[in-house]
Amino acid sequence: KRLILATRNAGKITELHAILADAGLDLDLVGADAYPDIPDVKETGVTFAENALLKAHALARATGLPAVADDSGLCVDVLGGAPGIFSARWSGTHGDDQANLDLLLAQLGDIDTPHRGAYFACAAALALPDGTERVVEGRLNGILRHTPSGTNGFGYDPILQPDGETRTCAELTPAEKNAISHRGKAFRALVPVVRELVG
Ligand code: ITT
Repeated sequence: KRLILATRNAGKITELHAILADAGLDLDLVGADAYPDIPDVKETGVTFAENALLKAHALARATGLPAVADDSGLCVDVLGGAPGIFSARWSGTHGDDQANLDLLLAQLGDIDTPHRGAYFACAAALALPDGTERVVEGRLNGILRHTPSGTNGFGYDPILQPDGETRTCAELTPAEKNAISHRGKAFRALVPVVRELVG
């Protein structure tokens, strides 16, 4: 049986393969890249959950197969939760991880560490072609470093240091990150639902 991963973000795809395989999900995982003719859905939702559901439904409807989607981002305390759902395009260019990270660091300036709290959030959605839907969320709390460190992962990983860690997410191994991450938590919570509704 096939399950579509309704994302074109390479960093997410790598992590989702590992997270879902570790959870023992025995499905043929196919990235949205396998369906290049299906246009990207407009992310018009105002929450991570709404956007994850929009992406999952679009792929499920277009392929006739069950689909899971991830909508995620970084929510910074002193910015009132921004960039939040706008994390992928914070600098104005969608998917320019370096520009997004640079802009965020510039906005935080020299605000000191106790005031640099932030969390990663992930909504993991499942949609079936008949319109059935489920969505669950996960978070990873931490603080934002003043300078980036580490080369693993993607996005804002080089500046988020999870609570209880001395390393940034980009200094953790992929397995260490998945064990504690917003994405790991959300998708591990979704697995029993996928088992029940997809097989
Ligand atoms: P799809 O919609 O195709 O899945 P996208 O990159 O547009 O890809 P989002 O709208 O969910 O996805 O944006 C997520 C952004 O949040 C991503 O570009 C990163 O900048 C950031 N982000 C999410 N999870 C992250 C993680 O685990 N580590 C670092 N940054 C992360």
